[in-house]
Parts: sequence; structure tokens; C-alpha cells
Amino acid sequence: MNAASYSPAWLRALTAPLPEGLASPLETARFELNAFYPADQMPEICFREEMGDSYRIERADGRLRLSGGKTGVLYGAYALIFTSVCGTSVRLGSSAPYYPLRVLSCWDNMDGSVERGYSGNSLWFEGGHVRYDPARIRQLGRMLAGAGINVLCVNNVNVHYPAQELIASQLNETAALAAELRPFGVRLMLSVDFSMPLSQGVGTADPLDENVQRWWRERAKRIWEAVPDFAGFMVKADSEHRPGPNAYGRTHAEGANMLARAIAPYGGKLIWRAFVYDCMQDWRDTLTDRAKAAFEIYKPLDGRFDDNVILQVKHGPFDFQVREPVSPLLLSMPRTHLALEVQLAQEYTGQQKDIYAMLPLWREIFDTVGKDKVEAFTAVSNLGRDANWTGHPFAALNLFAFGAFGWDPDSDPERVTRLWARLTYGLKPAEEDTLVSWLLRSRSIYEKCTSNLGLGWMVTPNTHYGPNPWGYEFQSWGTYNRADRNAVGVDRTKTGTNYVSQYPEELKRLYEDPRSCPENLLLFFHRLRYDCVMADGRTLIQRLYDDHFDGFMETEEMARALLSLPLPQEDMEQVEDRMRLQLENAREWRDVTNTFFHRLSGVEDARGRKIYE
Ligand code: GCV
Repeated sequence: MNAASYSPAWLRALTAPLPEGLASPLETARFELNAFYPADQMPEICFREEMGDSYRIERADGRLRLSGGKTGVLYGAYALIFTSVCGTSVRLGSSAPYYPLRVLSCWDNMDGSVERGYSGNSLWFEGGHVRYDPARIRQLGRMLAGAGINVLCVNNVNVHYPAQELIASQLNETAALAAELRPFGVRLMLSVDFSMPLSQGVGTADPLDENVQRWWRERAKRIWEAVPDFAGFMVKADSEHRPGPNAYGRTHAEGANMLARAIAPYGGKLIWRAFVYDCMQDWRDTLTDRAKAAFEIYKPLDGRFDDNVILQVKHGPFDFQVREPVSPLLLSMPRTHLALEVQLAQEYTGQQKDIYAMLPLWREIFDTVGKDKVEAFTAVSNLGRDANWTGHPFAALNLFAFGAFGWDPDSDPERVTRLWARLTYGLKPAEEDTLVSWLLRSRSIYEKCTSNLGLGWMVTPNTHYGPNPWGYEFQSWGTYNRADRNAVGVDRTKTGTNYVSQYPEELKRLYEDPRSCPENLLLFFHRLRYDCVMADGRTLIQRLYDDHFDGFMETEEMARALLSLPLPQEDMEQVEDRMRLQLENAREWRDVTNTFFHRLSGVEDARGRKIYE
């Protein structure tokens, strides 16, 4: 790998290669500022330990002064560089991140593959070992710190052998990677396998067994000796066939607390994922509703988790579909520390071939849930070894914006998109407007093209790309649209699965009545006849057809606009290739989905357009 050719995705103005041996974020801040500012404009740096992650920018005696704590000083340095690159005036004052933990969760396997990875292989694993190009890892550190991301969970939550060894025989390799990222204020976290003591001769992984507890305590001691600023563990337990405490008749709280106590003496955090449901469901069973599972399991455990446990909840009750309501669990655990989990890897949202900027989605989530309901923000990474880091050059926006929203969950999607566009491309104002406005519309376009009105799951099983309206209909994953010749959607009100009762009163009332339910969630909450009339007078079937026709046309329009921009040649080639795929994809979605509903309902398109048969 030739690191020299990998420029950071959005900090292209930082052309000075980062040297080896930077000792701390303070030293990195000094290096970045020195390389960027002429000597006579170099800001004065005041290191103030007690400021931690935060920084302050002032003007003193005609010179800029940056004060900041251990990591804050580096965040402040990037803030200064951003304003200079963008040609905007420096914002004087203080800044501190809203969420102390801004965690990028990487589903990287040690053979180098990445689960749900769409940007090439792992940046740090290969052939069963931690292997990386140090210069590229420094560039990565620069990007992460520039976005304000401070924890990297480096291995897949599905812990496949030999990833267990990262906390055992390969701990020195883990420590070396941690050392590379330390000067950027990025701390390592690892996903661990709950059953690990079993394979280490303890004979059980029962969380109430003293030998198990002792085994994890000893393991924790060794980890923190090797990596003193280690952030903690992430655990996927009793989920999709992963081991967990249920095998021993123990609750998730008992399982999580056991691990949390082993790492508490070192200030470690235990991120316990709430993505738990019955993945062996019988599709004939219409009463079991996967959407209800996490709430049913975790709500009774509210208040029973130790203080260093963080329950990580996916933003919707399913699995990062193109549209879901917010997870009711986020609104129901006042005595539990929560993390909100989003997915930058576009598993169901275009796989970094199709454009889907996530900022409007996150704006909606924070506005609905309230930023103070959660204490950490985590995202499944979209990074990989591809030269542009994120597969589609525009997908870097999601990574950058994740950091921005973790720093300030009140962020305005347009402002963040504009900042990213300006740092990345430095276009003329009208061109920048074109890029920003289409990126902000990309989610709603993708939604129209694929599964609109809250349907979800109409994708090809396993790959999760491309249309397949009945792909998940007769499977065990709890993922059904129940379309027949008369109606489509799942009744989740009290006449159906009553999922809606998991919401606080105000949201429950909003969702349970099809007249007040937001249209984009209608078929998530309701089963409706094709001839039912929507707010604008169109029938449901017509709306299903129209959205798919409109989605394709808007994709064409977006392609024309974006391909007219003067992007750097290497990005342009990537954007052209992927835009071609996105157009083919949108056409396929339109024709397959419309044909599906046409065959079932027998209803013609009111506007007489061709539906393929
Ligand atoms: C890491 C979905 C994905 C899986 C992923 C899982 C999870 O089911 O398809 O690849 O596994 O979510 O979030 O744990």
C-alpha cells in the first residue's frame, strides 16, 4: 500500500505527511498548525489539562490563542484549520463535545474482510493479524480527530476466531495499533466474545461463576497494563446466535454487570448491544413482532445495569432500514445509560454505490428522542482500504457528519454538509449549492426508489442490495410486509401486534391513527387496503407506483446535476461509475416493485405508464 497517495477524505488541504513518533495530541496539534500557518500567523497554544476534550479560541494582542485540554487542543487546531480552508472568520469562544464517547464500531474480521463493508478490506487486519500501513493509520487518525471521533472499536461485534486473541496472545499487536492512534486522541475498544472463558479452560461462561469473574478480571488487568487508555468492551450477546448469559439462565443485566465489574477499576466502559430478537421466527406466526423484542427484553431491566454499562440501541426497532420509527427503548430507560447506534455502512441504504446522506435521518432522530436521552453516539463504520476510504467519495460525508453530530447533536444538516463539501472540494458557490442540495435530498430519493411508506425489508436476502419484495417474506427473521391482493403492511396497533403501545402517550397517539401517522411510516404501523385514499387524494396503490416512478426520475435528475460538477478526476471517475449503478438500480427497483404490486392487486396505473409484467 502506498500511503502517500491516500489523502484524508476531507482534509485535503493538509498535505504535510504526518511524521512517525508524535507523542501526544498536543504534539500533533503543534505539527498540524505549524505545517499549515505561516510562522507570523501561527496561533499561540495553551495546554490546560483540566479542559479535557474541550477548547477555547481567543484573540490576544492581535494573535489567535488556542487553549485546550489533552485532546481538546487537537480538536481546536482542526477547528482553526477548517475556518482557514473555508475562508470563514474564526469563531471565538469555547467548544466542548456533547457526548463524551463518539465511537466508530468497525465490523472488521482478522482475515481482512469487513462484515457489511463496501469500501474494501480492513485497514488494520490481514491474514489473522493486526497488520497495517502506519502512514495510512496516521492519516486515519487525522481524519477521525478532524471529525471529533474519539473511540475506535476495531473488530466485528460478531467475534470470529482469532479475534479473541486480540485480548490474549495478540495483545501486543492490539497495543501497537493503540499507540499509533494515541497521538490523535483516538482510544481503542474491542468487541469480546461472551463465551471466551469456555475456550480458555474455565469450563463455563456463566456470569455468576466466580472462576469466570476471576478470569475476566485477570484479563482486564493485562489489557490495561498493555493499553493504559483502553476504552472498554463492546458485546453482542444472545443475538443472532452469538453466545450470552441466557444460556446459563442469566439476564442481560447479570451478563453485562459481570464484565463491567472486571473493567471498572480501570475506568473501562462496557457497551452492551440491545440488538436482540428471535431470529428463528415462524413467518406464519403473525402475533410475534420482531420490532417489539428489544423493549420487551430490556425495559424490565431498567435500573439494573452497573454505572459503567452503556446499553447501545439501534435507532429503529429493526435494523437500519431505509425508514423506521425511533426505537421505543430510547424513550423508556431513564435509569440506564444509553448509546444511540447508527450505521454509516450503507447495508440497506445503497451500499456506498447509491447515495444516501444520513444527516436528515439523524436530525429527525435527535429531534424525536431528545439529545439528552442518550449519553453516547456510536456508528457502524463505512471505512475500508479503498483509496477514497469510504467506497463512494460522497459517503465520506456520513463519517464526517457522524463526528459533527456526536460533538453537537443540534447540528444543522445543511451547515455540516456545506462544511464537508467546502473542505473536500472547494467548489464555486453555485456548484456547492448543487452538491449540498442533492446530497440532502438523496435519502428521500432513495426511499422513494426502494421501500417507501415505511415498508422496509424488500431487499435481496443476505446481500441486502437490490429489490426482492418477497425476499424476506417467508424467512425466520421477523421481516414481513404481508402483501396480498387487497392490502399491504403490518398492523402494529392494538388490533394487531400492539407494538405501538411501547411508545410514550404522545407518539403512541400519533402513530396509532392512520390519519395522523406520518406517511413515510404508514405501512410500518398499519395494514391498509390498496384503495385507501391518502391525504393528497391519491390511493395507496397509486402512491406506491408514483413514488417508484418519481424516485427513478429524481435519480436521473440528480445524476445530471452531480455529474456536471468539476470534481477532481479520481473522484469523478468513482462518482460516474457509481451513479451508473445507482441509475440501473433505481430502474430495477421501480420495475420490480411496481410489477409486484400490479400483479397482486390487478390495479392499473392511473397515469397509464408502463408497468412491466
Ligand atoms: C454484525 C444485521 C447485519 C449483520 C450484523 C447485525 C448486527 O443483522 O446484517 O451483519 O452483524 O445486524 O448489528 O449485529
